[in-house]
Amino acid sequence: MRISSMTVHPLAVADPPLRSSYGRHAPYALRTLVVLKTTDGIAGYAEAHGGDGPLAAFEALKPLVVGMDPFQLSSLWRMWGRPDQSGDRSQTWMVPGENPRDARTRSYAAIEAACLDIIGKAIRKPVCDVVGGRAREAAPFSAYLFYKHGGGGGLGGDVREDEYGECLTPESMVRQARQMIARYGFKEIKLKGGVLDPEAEIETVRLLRAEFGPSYPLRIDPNCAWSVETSVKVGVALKEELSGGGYLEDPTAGLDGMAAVRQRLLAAGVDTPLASNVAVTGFDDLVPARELDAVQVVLSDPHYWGGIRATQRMGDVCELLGMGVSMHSNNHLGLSMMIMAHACLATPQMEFACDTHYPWQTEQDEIIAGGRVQFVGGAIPVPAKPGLGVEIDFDQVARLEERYHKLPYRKRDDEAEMRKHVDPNWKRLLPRW
Ligand code: GKR
Ligand code: MG
Repeated sequence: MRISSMTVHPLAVADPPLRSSYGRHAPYALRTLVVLKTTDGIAGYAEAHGGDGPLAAFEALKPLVVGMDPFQLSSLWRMWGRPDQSGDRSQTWMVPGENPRDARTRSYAAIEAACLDIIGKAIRKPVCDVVGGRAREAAPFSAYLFYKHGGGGGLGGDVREDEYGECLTPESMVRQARQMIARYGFKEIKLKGGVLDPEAEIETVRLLRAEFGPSYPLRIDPNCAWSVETSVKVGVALKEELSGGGYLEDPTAGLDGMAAVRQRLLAAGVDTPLASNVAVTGFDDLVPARELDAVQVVLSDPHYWGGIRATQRMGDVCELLGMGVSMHSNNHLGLSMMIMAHACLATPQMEFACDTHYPWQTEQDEIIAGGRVQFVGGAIPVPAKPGLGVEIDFDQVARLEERYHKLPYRKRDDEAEMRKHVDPNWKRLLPRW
């Protein structure tokens, strides 16, 4: 069996005005659908980051993919997938998905996912079993809460309903959490911070704890918006609330900053784990992060760590180093949802419920045939169908692709959205507090 064709579809997906230290989400998030077909008539699919950068990377990779045997993934990894390990790999000033050092790793990851989909369909097994077997029967995800402006995303005649409404206070965040948990059944909570004054974010976490109790582990992630001083203050204030399976994610920038926060928290009697997807973005960061004791939980992401198999290797290395494993997310559709679910299902060390932006997208933009991926008690069970477990609705793909071509932007720019809608002089300041 050989790959006979590779097609790439850019997609624009409506997205509400979510806030983070990066700024404000634009009315559409960008994604890419990759379709591989084989000489045996099997199609394999993957979803990847969007925009002109990823499209160009896929075009460059095409000559290696068309004609390859989809089972020979290791040689493609060696030719193309390995990340550039030179210099600083941190994502302090970049949104995940734009780090030039893993540009090739990201395009490799999508080809690997599509090949695993093909292999699974060929041998009639789910991807998690193709890569060594399931570590669990369902992949748990967390309720990923965002401060946000009113509106459900989209533009002009395509403006969307807003299920959650404006949410820029501690009280409205509790309402958002209640709604999301009632709908999806999540059992862990992640709060995107770095938006309001730290005192208001502390209050938000306290209200969430009061509402849901200690059986719902809590994490907060301000994407480096705080100084070491502020991070320690927040860590001390939330000692109780972030205990019992929670963590403090990327409070401040850089491994040295994270290590300083850790030391000072330990000295204050707070051993809340620090987690990261900003200071630690690849394999070469793991040993320094461990040596400095800067990060105790590493957020994987099959999209930029190099695929589902790289997530498993990362889980093994973290276990060896005594570090925990969780999963990062950016906006995505149901196909990425399944890639993330299989990565979690097949990685025994994934002990924390994974992040997902999926609740922020709607049925109206889903490209999965038959509609959205369904959560059962906040988790995605091993699918009954082989491969990734889903097929694609190409009428929907055509709609989202047409929308992409009409958009005036080709890259995520949350700072520009802030300047347009909130403050004409807004700049991303790190630390802001
Ligand atoms: O969607 O605004 C966002 C998030 O801030 C996202 O870009 C981050 O990459 O979810 C992410 C994180 O955990 O850092
Ligand atoms: Mg994060």
